[in-house]
Amino acid sequence: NSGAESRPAAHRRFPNNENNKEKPMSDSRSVVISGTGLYTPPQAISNEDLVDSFNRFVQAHNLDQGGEGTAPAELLEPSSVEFIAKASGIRQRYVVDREGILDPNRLCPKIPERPNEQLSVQAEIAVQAATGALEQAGLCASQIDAVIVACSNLQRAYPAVAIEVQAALGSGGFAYDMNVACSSATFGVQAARDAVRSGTAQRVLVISPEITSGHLNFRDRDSHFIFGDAATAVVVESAGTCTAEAPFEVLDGRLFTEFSNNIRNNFGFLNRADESGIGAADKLFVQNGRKVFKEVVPAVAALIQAQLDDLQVPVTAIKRMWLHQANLNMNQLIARKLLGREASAEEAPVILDEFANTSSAGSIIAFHRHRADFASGDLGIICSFGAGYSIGSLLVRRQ
Ligand code: CO8
Repeated sequence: NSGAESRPAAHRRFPNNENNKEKPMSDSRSVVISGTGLYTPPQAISNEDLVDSFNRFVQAHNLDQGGEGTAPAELLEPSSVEFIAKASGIRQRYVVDREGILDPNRLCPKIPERPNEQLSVQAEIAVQAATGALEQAGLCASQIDAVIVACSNLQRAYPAVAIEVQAALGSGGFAYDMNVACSSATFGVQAARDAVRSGTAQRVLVISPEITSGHLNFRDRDSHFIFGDAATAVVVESAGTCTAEAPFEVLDGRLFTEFSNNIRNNFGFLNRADESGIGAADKLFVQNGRKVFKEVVPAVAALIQAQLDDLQVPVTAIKRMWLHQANLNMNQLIARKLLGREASAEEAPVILDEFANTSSAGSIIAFHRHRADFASGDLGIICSFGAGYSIGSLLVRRQ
């Protein structure tokens, strides 16, 4: 680190946002992550397969243009495997349904509706991720007394998916859904931590079942490659009750939001009240990627820096940053702003090459996959960022 000049300039609301800071706490209220779980859909789509089907769609569309009686030609540009890898670092993604996405006449997953008596798809993948997390934490589901399903897209309005998961697992207490887009998991862990510290719950499951392919516009060249499906789960409990082998204490959590239209999805229950908008592109994921990149990178680096400054932890004491997995260039830049040099793969591990952007699951997948080498006392940061805008940063220490 070359010193003060290379540190990120404070974002205008950092580091002076006093409301954002936690009050010092006593050890007796310390809260740990005692287990994590990951569900990976069995089907994958490579960039080559995705571009091939997109380009077939473009070819068919362009052939259709300009015929007699049609409007002036609106020709579409083909996508490219090289662009995707270079602009994003993504090489493939896992999906719940490959066939529907790759059908050039459809370009949308086909996931049949299930009867109400059957577990919903989203609850099903949530339960799978939760089972792995419980196993790692050495707990049975009946020992869980709160379930938070925290993700970008919920399958239905109500009843809450979290309550369905609670019933399927056989856990007690209460359950609710929450959505802070890509930051849902870190905001969820902080909500769970607050619940444990206040005594509202003793052991909380925070689950992020992200079926992002349902809200991705596979006809949009700018974004058709961005997302993938996955589910993660995190067990949060009091350090006092934890019997897991390698828990991570959550030392500090910082949450930040600032309204932006640069990542938006207008799908919602009022769509039917204006028929003219039904089926329009803005009822799926839309973003101004360049602006997101430019605005979010400095804000994330500044938030982490402010957090570390407040806690008087030098950045050199951070062994690893498990960053949100949206874009490789974005993560490299955030790490460079903080470290004053390139980060190694150990310092800022990458999973988006394999999973693409799995929204809120991304930073948790990185944490799930890349923490076994941590020794007692090692520090790391789990940080997510995305639509809202929203940023959530958790400082964790291996116990
Ligand atoms: N193939 C070939 N060329 C392409 C393609 C393509 N597929 N797409 C665009 N191009 C072209 C463009 O036309 C442009 O050409 P020209 O220069 O001639 O105009 C050129 O490539 C460059 O285009 P861009 O400027 O758009 O490319 P970038 O280098 O900016 O890369 C990215 C685009 C990858 C989208 C990048 O901007 C990015 O990743 N930005 C950050 C995005 C991000 O982090 N988003 C996070 C939001 S996700 C979130 O919060 C969760 C929301 C909820 C999820 C819901 C699930 C669906």
